[in-house]
Amino acid sequence: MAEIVDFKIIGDDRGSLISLENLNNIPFEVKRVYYIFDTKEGVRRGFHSHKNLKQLLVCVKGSCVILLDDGINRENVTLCEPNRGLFIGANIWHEMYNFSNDCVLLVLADDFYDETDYIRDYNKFLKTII
Ligand code: T46
Repeated sequence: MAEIVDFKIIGDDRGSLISLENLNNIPFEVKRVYYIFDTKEGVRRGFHSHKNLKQLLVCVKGSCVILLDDGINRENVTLCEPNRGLFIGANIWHEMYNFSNDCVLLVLADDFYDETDYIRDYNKFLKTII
């Protein structure tokens, strides 16, 4: 279920750089970027699926775990490398947890924020995937 995207690190003796490009190493056109940081101890976020939104999550600093649930199978993916992204398409229930104190979770999305695209009730989510 987990679709991992590996990014090329462009490194030299000054350090490392990663470039993200629409429809090149990002599998969609990016309309929105947001990032989650300064998460509190033991917090769990997410608890929703999206009706249409496609997203790519990259933990650019620290680490966190993403639970993916397609209504049949569940999978937990640890994100801890800035050169590794996790694609989450529509209709995947997801939760984020085990954030390290220094975690910065960068998210690229193919559309603007729209609360009507969220399904925040797990039983409603299960009904949508039948
Ligand atoms: C997702 C996971 C990975 C906005 O106003 N604009 C935005 O672009 C976003 C993403 C959120 N918000 C508001 C909506 C809420 O009042 O920020 C507040 C926190 O959002 P939420 O509780 O949905 O945050 P998470 O961390 O549970 O989920 C977020 C994204 O919302 C969601 O699309 O897939 O990260």
